[in-house]
Amino acid sequence: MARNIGVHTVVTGFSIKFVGMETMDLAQREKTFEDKIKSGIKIEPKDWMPDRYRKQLIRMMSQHAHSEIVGMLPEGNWITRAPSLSRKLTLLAKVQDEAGHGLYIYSATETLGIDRLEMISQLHTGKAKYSSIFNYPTTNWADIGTIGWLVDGAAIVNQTALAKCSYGPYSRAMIRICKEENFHNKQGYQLLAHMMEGTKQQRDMAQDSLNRWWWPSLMMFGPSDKDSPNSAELMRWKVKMHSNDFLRQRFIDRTVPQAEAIGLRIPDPKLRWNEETQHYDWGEIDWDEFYTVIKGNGPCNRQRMQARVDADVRGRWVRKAAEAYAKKHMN
Ligand code: BYC
Repeated sequence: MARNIGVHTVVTGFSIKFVGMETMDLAQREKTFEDKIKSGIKIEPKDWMPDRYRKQLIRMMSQHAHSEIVGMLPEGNWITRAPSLSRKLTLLAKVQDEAGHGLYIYSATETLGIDRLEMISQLHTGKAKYSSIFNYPTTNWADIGTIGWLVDGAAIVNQTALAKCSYGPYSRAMIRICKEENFHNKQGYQLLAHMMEGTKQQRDMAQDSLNRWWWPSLMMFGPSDKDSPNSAELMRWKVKMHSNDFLRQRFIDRTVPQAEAIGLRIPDPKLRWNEETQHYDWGEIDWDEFYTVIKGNGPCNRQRMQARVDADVRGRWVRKAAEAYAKKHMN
């Protein structure tokens, strides 16, 4: 009510009173929102939220959904070449899970008022990003193990934190997704452990794979904190519960002993355990490579986008048929 009559402010004292109420109304809403964030109460789709909070969530969640969908491509590349029926079934199930994660997060993002087709169009036109990691090629079978172990492992570290984030639909999606990522992580590690017990050629293949994926996996956590423009705001709103560097370090600390346990060497000459900090010290990420990839010029960026655009075009008739079927059954 206050909003409707606010335009009359200058004309009468009566209206000025209502403008004051309107301002208070907004301040009140902001306070309620901030109080909820502070006390750990989730923000739900119908709650009032600042435009900037909504915008940041749409950016981050849609990027996350796109990552799940584009992330099917590098592994999908090996489904027809899996070395046994059981490996093929596991890989099929994993890739299918990623599709489910994508659809789940698209739905959660839609609760913020953006349409799925718009998000997909933003991906296809390069306006929206997706995780840098999926712009690297899968050149040998061991890459399937490494992706499960490192890429899903990094995702678990990141998403376990996001499962506690302030936006209800995103945090709940993360709880379910993390359970599946755990299965992905274990199957990847088991695949590599198995190869490390095999022939020298198999062990070399596993090591070659780790050499190529280690540094890109660390890049998944984003730029270092000092170069992360979004972190401060997102952490204040408890969308991000920890900084990029904190989570990256957590991932390194938990992954290095796993590599050692199966005889793999982390490709970082500076890596060593620091008794004092109780963390691993490690080398320097090639940030030029990171920015090249996220600007669209990584090894497979163009190929990945072409595959998504082609799938969209090829799937048009299916969507039309589904719409026609739904219409027919509505009447
Ligand atoms: N790749 O201010 P910052 C999976 C961008 S899939 C590309 O730190 P923020 C799986 C960032 O967007 C799971 N871009 O950003 C699937 C920003 O650019 P814009 C994937 C990156 O948002 C299939 C700019 O750099 N997980 O598990 O505070 C098979 C500045 O960065 C990257 C998620 O998506 C990157 N790595 O933090 C297997 C997690 N890093 O948007 C497995 C959800 C940064 O301003 N997302 N950028 O133009 C997040 O947790 C956060 O968005 C990030 C970045 C930590 C990634």
